[in-house]
Amino acid sequence: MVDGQLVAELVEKYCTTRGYRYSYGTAGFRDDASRLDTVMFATGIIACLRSIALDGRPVGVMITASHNPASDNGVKIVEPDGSMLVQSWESTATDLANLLSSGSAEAIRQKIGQLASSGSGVRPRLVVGRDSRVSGPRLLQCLLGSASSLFQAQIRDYGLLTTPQLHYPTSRSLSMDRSVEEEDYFVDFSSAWNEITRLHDVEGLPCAGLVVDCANGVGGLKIHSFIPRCRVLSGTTTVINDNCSDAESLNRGCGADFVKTNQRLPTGIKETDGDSRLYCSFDGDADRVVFYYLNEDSKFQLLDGDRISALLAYFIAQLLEQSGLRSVLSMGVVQTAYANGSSTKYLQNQLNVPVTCAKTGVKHLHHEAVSNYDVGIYFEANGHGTVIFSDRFHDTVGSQTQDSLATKTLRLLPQLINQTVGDAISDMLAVLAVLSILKWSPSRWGKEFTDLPNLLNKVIVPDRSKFIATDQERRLTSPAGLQEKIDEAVSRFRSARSFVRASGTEDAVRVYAEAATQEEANELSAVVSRLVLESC
Ligand code: G16
Repeated sequence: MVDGQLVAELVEKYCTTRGYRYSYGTAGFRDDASRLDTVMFATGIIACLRSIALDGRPVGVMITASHNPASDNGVKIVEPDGSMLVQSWESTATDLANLLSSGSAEAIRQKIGQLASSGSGVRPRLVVGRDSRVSGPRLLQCLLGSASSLFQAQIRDYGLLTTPQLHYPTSRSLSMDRSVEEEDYFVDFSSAWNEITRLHDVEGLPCAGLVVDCANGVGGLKIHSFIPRCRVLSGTTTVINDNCSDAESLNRGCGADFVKTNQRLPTGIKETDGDSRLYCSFDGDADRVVFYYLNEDSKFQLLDGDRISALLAYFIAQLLEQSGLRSVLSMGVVQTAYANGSSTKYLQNQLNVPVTCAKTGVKHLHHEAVSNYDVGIYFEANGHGTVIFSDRFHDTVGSQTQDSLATKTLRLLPQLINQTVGDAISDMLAVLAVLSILKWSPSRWGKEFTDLPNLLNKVIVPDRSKFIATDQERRLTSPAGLQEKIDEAVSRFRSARSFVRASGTEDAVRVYAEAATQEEANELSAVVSRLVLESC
């Protein structure tokens, strides 16, 4: 029985942001931090109910707005297996946040009473972390306001973490006979790196060094604890944009989203720095990574999520071949509509790897990869992704009688790659391991295929919810008539493709355009962006 007086007091105290419409988007709730108190209170309830529904298994809550500006914040809910909140619960979360936002006291009391009564008898467990945003501690208090006071949840607060670091203890809490510590994460992935590089006698990187741009986010804090544990990397890595105590500099002119969207170097690196180093950029919560290098003319060359998929598919296909398992285990790549057309062709035609297209959001790609393949490789073009290895993969590779180098490497890869979610640190290690083993320089990696010129634009519209997409978000069904106009515009350019979708993390509509030349891609992007504005 829920104490109506207590609910009223808590709602009064914590649900101070009223009158907003919230929606559980691509990666949870996300908004200007000043509007999120109510959402965090709602999230505390939803996370507890989810844990109760799963017999008290630990549910993760990560307070972050990832690539968004420093003034935003948000929250991602994580399932006990480390994947994102099951989609069937997203609408419950949205409805509750909106009910709390409406401020209708009696309806709120009734709803919370109804939701909380379904969980009597089981004590919920939460695993909580946050990125470096200044609003994080305040929003945490709103979360605890419902989780502790209403549900007496057992809460482990890890403080500052990257998002993948939060997924790690969430998914391992039950399989360990002691509490999972941050140290376990560092030890696990650095040990896998040290083992795989020793196995292949790697004594140096196939480039003049590594530069890691941490977006001035929480990844900057963690990478300094991590790199010294890694052989080869400790002497060759330079970390930049690692000042997460300067709150305003988060994602500003740096980080994975800036580099990918603007297709240029982040603050802290100049084209005149031109050398044969490999560069990479994390995003604000270090769950995405993109790579780049400067070519012989000191020009920026991007190696994004499509390239990471292609590199890993090339390497793992080779290992499966060498182990005699290529026809035994299925391997496929999952992309989104943002994948460059050249990468899709390369995977299908050069590597003979099946490719499927999912809606934007790693939760969609993850599901597709798990359901279809023994080795499911998924990366969004923005660098968000991972590789999933099925139980069948582990059984088959584990029972191989021959102990070849390829088979040993296949056994180590699942330890090196954080399979719960995209992880900038772990993905970086996987890429560096593969490049080092293949002895591929950054430019060698870049030569596998040539990207079609493209442009990603953001258009601010009065109401982005009017833009409704279908066909894995490649076509619009609303506003009426807009898709036909986009089709007509695309038909006027060579090798062209363009699509429009509402962002689920920012108040904007994204316009992607691809064409035979950069000039044509830019022009197509301008035409479609204009059509978007005219349709409002
Ligand atoms: C989140 C999601 C990604 C998605 C990105 C942009 O990333 O986890 O899967 O690609 O948002 O989504 P949208 O285009 O809907 O704004 P992050 O790194 O910001 O959490």
